[in-house]
Amino acid sequence: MTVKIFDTPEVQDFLQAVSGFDQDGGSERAKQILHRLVGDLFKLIDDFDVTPEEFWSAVSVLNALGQGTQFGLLAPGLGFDHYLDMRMDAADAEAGRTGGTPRTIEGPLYVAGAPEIQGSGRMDDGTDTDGEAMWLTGQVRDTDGNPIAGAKVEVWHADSKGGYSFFDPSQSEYNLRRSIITDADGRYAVRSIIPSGYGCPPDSPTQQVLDLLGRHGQRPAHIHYFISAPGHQHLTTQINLAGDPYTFDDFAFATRDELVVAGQRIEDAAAIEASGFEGPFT
Ligand code: MBD
Ligand code: FE
Repeated sequence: MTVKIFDTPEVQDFLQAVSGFDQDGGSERAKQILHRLVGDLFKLIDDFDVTPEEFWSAVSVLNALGQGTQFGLLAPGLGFDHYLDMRMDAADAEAGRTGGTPRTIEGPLYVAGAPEIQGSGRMDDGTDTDGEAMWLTGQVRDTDGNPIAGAKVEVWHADSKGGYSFFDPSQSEYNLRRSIITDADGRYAVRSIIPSGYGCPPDSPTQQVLDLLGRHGQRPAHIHYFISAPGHQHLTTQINLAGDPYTFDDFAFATRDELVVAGQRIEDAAAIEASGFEGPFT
């Protein structure tokens, strides 16, 4: 069956009716966007001769993607999150906003309301006995290099199995999630555990779609950040722990060269502490 009906006046009128063009209520922007979206899909059905069976099987995948955070997980896999970042990067470049740490995607697993820490503290609840201790330290600076005291550094990351609190029911509330306020020198230092990479659940609708594309659903080990301070642009970013097999093969396309950080192995914590490192060694 190779019928082509999209360009007929009947279909074009039908598309306008579907999009509410002849109705007074609603939102003009929503009408324009739905008209384009539905029209592009009508045309796709024509161009690919999509069968009713194929259409209804796509609907059942979409229904499954409506559960939990599934569409939030597929969106970065299909590159939407990174595409929005590319647009914000382009807008920054056009406005002459340069310098600073690059942004990257937020992902679907942020939770607001994490406990606040002043300068230094601990992020893990101590129950992940497979987790190796990690000290995460940094300094918030403006684009001229001046330290920013009192900046808010929200950090969240996975445990040693790649799970996030609130989404992995085995973890305590806000485990591995903190909101850290930088000290007088703009610095922060927290103890946590080294995160593992994340893998989309193998039986999830997201992975089902990735399978159709012949793609994996793995992310390298990473740590998420929101950084904010009054009078400064909000930064959403991540760091990647160097050496992960997926560092440059992230299903969510979030790795940027400048964000790949090599950890330093500390064999002798006391010696490091004696050297003046101001981390919490408790
Ligand atoms: C993650 O941990 C993540 O950061 C993204 C973007 C997608 C899935 C899981
Ligand atoms: Fe993540």
